[in-house]
Amino acid sequence: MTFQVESQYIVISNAAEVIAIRRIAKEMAQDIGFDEREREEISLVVSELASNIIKYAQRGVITLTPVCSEQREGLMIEAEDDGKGFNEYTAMQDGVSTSGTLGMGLGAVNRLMDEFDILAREDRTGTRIVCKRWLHDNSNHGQQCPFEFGVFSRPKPNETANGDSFIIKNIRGATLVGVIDGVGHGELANHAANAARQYVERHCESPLLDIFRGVDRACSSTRGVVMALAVFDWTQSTFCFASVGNIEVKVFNDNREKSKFIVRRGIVGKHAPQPMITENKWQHGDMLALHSDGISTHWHWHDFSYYASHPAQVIAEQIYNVTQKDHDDATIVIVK
Ligand SMILES: [Mn+2]
Repeated sequence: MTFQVESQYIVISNAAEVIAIRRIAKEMAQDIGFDEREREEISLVVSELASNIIKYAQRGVITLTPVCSEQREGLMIEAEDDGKGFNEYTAMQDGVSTSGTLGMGLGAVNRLMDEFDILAREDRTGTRIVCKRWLHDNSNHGQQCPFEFGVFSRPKPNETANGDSFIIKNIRGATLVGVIDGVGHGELANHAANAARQYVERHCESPLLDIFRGVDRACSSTRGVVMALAVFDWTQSTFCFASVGNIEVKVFNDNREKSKFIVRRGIVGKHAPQPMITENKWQHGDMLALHSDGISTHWHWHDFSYYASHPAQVIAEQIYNVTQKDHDDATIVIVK
């Protein structure tokens, strides 16, 4: 089918306009065929993006467009502001926003949407966020994701571009989690990491080996990246893992560090070797940490086990605070 519905946009500068765009998003999502929970998530995303505009730029525009591509239907949300843009240093954290108030965070927006891009406006006077949510014919069969995620990512101090990236994405009863580190730091590392993340997001349902092969192609004209990906099956109590290059991976339970993983050396984008795909057991109480080399590998879970019952976000931030190195971009993802 093709949509006859056109884009709708609202200039956002006050709370009433946030409520208005939220209502339009819900109606549009219903017309497209999203279920109630999905409509709620879409409306949360729209509301977060609109509130961000008011907080950081006072004024901007949210545009909603029904989209159709490769037999998929979905909704595209664009948020554009003419302010200075927000500081990515903290904006990607869940639950923390740069103005210091407790927001949902762009990390959550990233997770709730199937595609997510932050672009600086050409004239560098503002920020443009483009995200899409696709209608899945059997979206997760009504199952709830049994995992909890925490993530912290920031560029090297005094850099504006983050050369690290991460991905947390639910796909039909499984969750794909990954950390990507573009070689070096700064703009060029950011460019490489974004190319890799975009490829992974668009092919997240492909086998891990194919994703690595595709990222190697997608990053061939960049500096390249190191990358680790894990796919958690919601019902099987297992996860598949694959990694090329030095992304640290640890799995622990109580005071024990569990598995050792096989990690191939190399740079994805520079004819990296194929990663070894391993299938690993996931038991009750297990936790997984993935982090880039902006975080020291010399840490032990027993130094943080006090936080075991805390939210994954708190654990990610605690480990970051203690182990971060200030000469590189730093990213950590926790799954529990
Ligand atoms: Mn690094």
